[in-house]
Amino acid sequence: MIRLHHLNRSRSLRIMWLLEEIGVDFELVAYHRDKQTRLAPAELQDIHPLGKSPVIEMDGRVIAESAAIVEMICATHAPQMIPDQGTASYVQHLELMHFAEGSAMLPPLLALYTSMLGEAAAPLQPRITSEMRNHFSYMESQLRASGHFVLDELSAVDAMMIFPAEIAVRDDGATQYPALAKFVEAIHARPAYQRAQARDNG
Ligand SMILES: N[C@@H](CCC(=O)N[C@@H](CS)C(=O)NCC(=O)O)C(=O)O
Repeated sequence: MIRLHHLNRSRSLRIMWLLEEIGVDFELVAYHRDKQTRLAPAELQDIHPLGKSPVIEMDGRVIAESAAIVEMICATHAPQMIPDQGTASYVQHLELMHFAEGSAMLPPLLALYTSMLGEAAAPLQPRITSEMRNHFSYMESQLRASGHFVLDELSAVDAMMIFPAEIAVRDDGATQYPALAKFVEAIHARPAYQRAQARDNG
């Protein structure tokens, strides 16, 4: 049995969605962000020293980092969501699994933190904005005609990409990145995503 340590309104939703999608039994342990700071409660540090979410417990191991979690869950419960090793698709899978957290999330996080600095952050803004465009345009270009990343059906990379894609299409992003907007819309319409969303809100 998988236990998911889930923080509300967080990247952990992609893991809950994946578990709902593949129909694996899991136990949800819910945590709520501090109303003022929006940070995770201290109890999460008792589960994993980073004190962040998502974290899963699986086969006696505690695993942090969304990409590692998605990879582990797919490898053991939905191997069809990972391309075969040795193929070009597998290399693309590997690149995008790392890209989703390692590159795509840095400019939005910088934008969030520098927004607290007011005018002092002005010299950084052009670079943050151009990197945001660079990453989101790359994501837009990587979507296949089927509306998925890497494979023509739901794959591990789709589960990783939903989070940065939602950020890309926020505000006026949907007109700038129409393929990403369709991707986000299609995923939000999936019954498994809606079940996960309802549990996140509940
Ligand atoms: N790269 C990590 C990021 C984990 C992360 O930063 N999670 C956020 C939620 S979106 C968190 O727990 N923030 C609360 C905090 O830092 O107190 C992953 O992909 O799992």
